[in-house]
Amino acid sequence: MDHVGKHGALKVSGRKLLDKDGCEVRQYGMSTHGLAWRPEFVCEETFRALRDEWNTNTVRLALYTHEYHGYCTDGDKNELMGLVIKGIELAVSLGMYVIVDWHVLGEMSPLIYADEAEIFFRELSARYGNCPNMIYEICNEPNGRTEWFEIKEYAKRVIPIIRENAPDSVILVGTPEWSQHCDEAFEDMLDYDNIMYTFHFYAATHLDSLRKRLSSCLDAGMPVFISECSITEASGHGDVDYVSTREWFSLIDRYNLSYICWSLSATTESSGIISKGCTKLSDWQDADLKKTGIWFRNRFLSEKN
Ligand code: IDC
Repeated sequence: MDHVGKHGALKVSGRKLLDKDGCEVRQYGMSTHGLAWRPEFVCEETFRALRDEWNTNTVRLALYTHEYHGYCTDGDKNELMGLVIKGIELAVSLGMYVIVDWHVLGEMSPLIYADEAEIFFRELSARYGNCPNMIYEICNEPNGRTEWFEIKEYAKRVIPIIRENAPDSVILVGTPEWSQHCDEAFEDMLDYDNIMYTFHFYAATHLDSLRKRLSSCLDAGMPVFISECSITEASGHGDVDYVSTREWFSLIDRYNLSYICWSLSATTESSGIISKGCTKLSDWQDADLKKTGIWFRNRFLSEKN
């Protein structure tokens, strides 16, 4: 199905995400693992399978900035930018939405590579302007001692640059402590249209107190997008917690939130949805998937577009 053909450019209204006709929509799908780690999944076969076999409407491209051949450290910038462009082009050709995720993690504060982020988002937005498929995620997970005022300072540098080329596109902004403190952002929100704040959870680690924090912000009208989650522990390892998962997804359904699963990979990590050793790029059967993969596939299949 051509999702973007049907729903067009998205916009944020109050705490909701709406399509071109003003109908409320929900974005859901898979996040790649770091593009430098797993470039093989950025291919037509995989994206088509995510759309047609897994019924997803969105794919997230995780561009690590710091770790393992990070874009701002020892990564090959041209190669990585090439993968981002390839991923976007595939999404465009398949009518899927695509989140370009500036994957802040090891460096802790998005201010560390803010100069590089400005260049990156200027180039990207100049190329794609208001392409309706595009969703810009400007910092995955600020952490350590990074506070909201620092994230806000970064956002106020990068958002105007994107806005010059893409005045109406949806932009996702990370929040303190691995994108878990939406409440701190809520105290002092950004003054731009079409912004959503991100919240991330890993169901086996994050329990009631985090659900309460999120639902209070939602009740107060904050636009939140779950641009990364899993049903394992936050380390990416450990067993799944189905009880907590049920609670998280009943919250997601109650507020009709968008959610993206970490991650499309075949590592030893339980959050990497494909079984270790499986090299298939599509047509994954139960035996090719970890518990996380089976759970998320079934969840995606239950979504009504
Ligand atoms: C993990 C990867 C792992 C990699 C590590 C790098 O799964 O292979 O070695 O990053 O530090 C996040 C992050 C995401 C993490 C994931 C699991 O956004 O990059 O991926 N996680 O730990 N936040 C909470 C959990």
